[in-house]
Amino acid sequence: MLMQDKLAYVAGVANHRSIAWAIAKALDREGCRLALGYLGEREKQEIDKLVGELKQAPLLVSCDVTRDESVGEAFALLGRECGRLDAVVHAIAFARREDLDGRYTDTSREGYHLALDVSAFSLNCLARGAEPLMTEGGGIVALTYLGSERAIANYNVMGVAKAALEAGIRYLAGELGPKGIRVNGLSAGPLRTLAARGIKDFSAMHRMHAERAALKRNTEIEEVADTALFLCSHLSRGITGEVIYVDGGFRIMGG
Ligand code: NAD
Ligand code: 0WE
Repeated sequence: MLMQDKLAYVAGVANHRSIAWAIAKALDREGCRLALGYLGEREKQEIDKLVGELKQAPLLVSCDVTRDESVGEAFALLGRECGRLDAVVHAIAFARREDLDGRYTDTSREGYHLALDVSAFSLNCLARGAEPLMTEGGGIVALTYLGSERAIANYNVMGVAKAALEAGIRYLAGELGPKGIRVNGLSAGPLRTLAARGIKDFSAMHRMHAERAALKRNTEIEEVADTALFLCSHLSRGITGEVIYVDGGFRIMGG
């Protein structure tokens, strides 16, 4: 019971396939009390079908990270209902479909701004909102992907957003460290979630990933969730500002 008497806010649950949902289940298994962040009514309906699987009933928090008032209301609710937070999970990303299909060179100003706003600046929103509630320190974890450091076909503006997210992790870690708040990234290998659906050549990429990875298989969502649990918990108390790869050893392999 690694998270007994702890409180965590997990943002980015869209459906049963979401990485955020797998992380929520791992935290719940270890005795954590949960607040689940969702974007809109469609996501809320999906979550309503899932919450019965948890040992403790979660607080449901609507939060659109592109709207300051929505973020403000979300943290006001978290403050009222939880009073304190020990962990925050950021599992949120979005870019326009056309910006993941076309050439990076042709990314529009609006598409660039939207991807960076939803996928990178949003970590500032969560960290700033959570800071006054993390009175006993704790862990903030953000999901990222290898496209932040390599030019991966079609990942395009999302790769630039993940690079900004990872740099943000280091600045936040430096500033919040004195308060005992740790901030880390978890870079996952490709997983079949809503965010992967319809990505051009995703199946071929998935197969190639398994062939090249040191473990000769694809990443499982449960191993991502267990690493997120580790980064939220006291077990990782000496780690901050890092990006941990949960990719079966894909990144470390040569050609
Ligand atoms: P997902 O579609 O289940 O999760 C993405 C979430 O972002 C959804 O819940 C969606 O509602 C939310 N979101 C989008 N716009 C938002 C907004 N304006 N405000 C609030 N929430 C918003 O897919 P996922 O694969 O679970 O993605 C979670 C995270 O994991 C993302 O950061 C993604 O980049 C990262 N990741 C995914 C993979 C993969 O292969 N699936 C690999 C590495 C990292
Ligand atoms: O971060 C992601 C995907 C994020 C994402 C997905 C979508 C699809 C639907 C952001 N915005 C949108 N917008 C949509 O309209 N991943 C890490 C998964 C992913 O996406 C890829 C990948 C991988 C892996 C795109 C190209 C290549 C590899």
